[in-house]
Amino acid sequence: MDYYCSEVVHGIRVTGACTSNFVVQIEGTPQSDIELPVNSPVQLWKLKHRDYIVNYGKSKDDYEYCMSEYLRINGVYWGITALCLLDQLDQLNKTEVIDFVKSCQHPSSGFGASPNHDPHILSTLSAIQILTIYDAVDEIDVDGAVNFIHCQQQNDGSFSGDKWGEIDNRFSFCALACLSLLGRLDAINVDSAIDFILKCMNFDGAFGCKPGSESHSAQVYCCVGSLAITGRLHHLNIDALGWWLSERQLPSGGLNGRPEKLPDVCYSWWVLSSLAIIGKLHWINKVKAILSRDNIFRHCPENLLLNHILLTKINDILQLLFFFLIVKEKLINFILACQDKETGGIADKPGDLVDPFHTLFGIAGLSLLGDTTLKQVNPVYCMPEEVIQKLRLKVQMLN
Ligand code: GRG
Repeated sequence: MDYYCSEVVHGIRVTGACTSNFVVQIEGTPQSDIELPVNSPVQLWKLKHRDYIVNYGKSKDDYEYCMSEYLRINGVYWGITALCLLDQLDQLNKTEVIDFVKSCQHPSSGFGASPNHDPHILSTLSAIQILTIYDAVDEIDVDGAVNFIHCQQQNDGSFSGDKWGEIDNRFSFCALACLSLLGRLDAINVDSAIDFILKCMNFDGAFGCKPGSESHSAQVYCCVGSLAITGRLHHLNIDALGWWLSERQLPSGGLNGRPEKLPDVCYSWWVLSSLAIIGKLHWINKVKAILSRDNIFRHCPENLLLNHILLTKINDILQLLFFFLIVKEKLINFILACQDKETGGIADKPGDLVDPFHTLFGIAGLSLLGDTTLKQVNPVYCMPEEVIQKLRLKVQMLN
């Protein structure tokens, strides 16, 4: 007689359609994915990406340029960091960039995305990152920026982004990253900031944007980065988190941000940097086999996997297999397939329009994956490693 069995394994409901004693089909969490186009590029077009970034801000009348005013300073950070990793920073006019950043600071306060925009903690982090890369932090009102960040901290330790009060642990990361780059962590209550971050940890070891929110790999980066900056990585459940992050890879090779979602190049950053910080990047580095939980079940001959093995031993099987879940070469292929040969730049998915955000995170992901033609990126700050080394910042990283 046909029947269904169902069991929760590490928070994932695994169901099997069974006939008599034998499992005929196993379904894990359903996957959405894309197919890489045939003849996708297999090399990184570094000079094309350099030209794309250098020319991005030149056509100030472009629709896209005008519509992205609210992200301008973030865009400058994405572009500058990408150029650094490509070893092409000298292509930009340093004085012009610093003057632009200075023009975004409010008197005795934080930075807006463009001149005359309200200050926001996201823009303030981008400003500090740009100035740190250019070794030009002294050119702004540092006390004003520190005071702005201090004023965003709430009684429960969380941070709002601006005066309007939205709370998200992205803003906690921005505060901690900014203040650590400025050597001013003493300006906030670090213990309560971390208490709030830890309240965002879920049963799967990953983090959502607020307590009780769904796990998302970009929030994981923010929370793991915050713990690394403050030396609190011991609070993590490394195995559960490493597993959850590893499971973000799809058969196309790309990574998604959470279960059932499509892959996107930017997750090459959010997922890989988090794995790097918790010392598990090698889980993807040494593997050639294409094994995943779904592939194993999909390719398993019908009568091979006995019902009782599924129900009693699945934990052990999965424990063994999750070391092999992300395949480095497939991820590299996915990122390279998202390049645009005509315009330069990298898109979220193959064939989509490129933008500076995905261009940075594609390049930074490749740097984390060991592309030695690129400069090394620091997984906590998403800035050139040499800049962080020069500051002698003490950031916790697990082996
Ligand atoms: C220094 C790198 C760096 C970052 C600073 C701003 C910030 C700290 C982090 C942002 C983290 C974040 C929440 C990014 C959003 C990533 C993203 C593409 C989210 C899209 O979410 P959905 O739900 O898409 O629209 P999915 O992929 O889940 O369908």
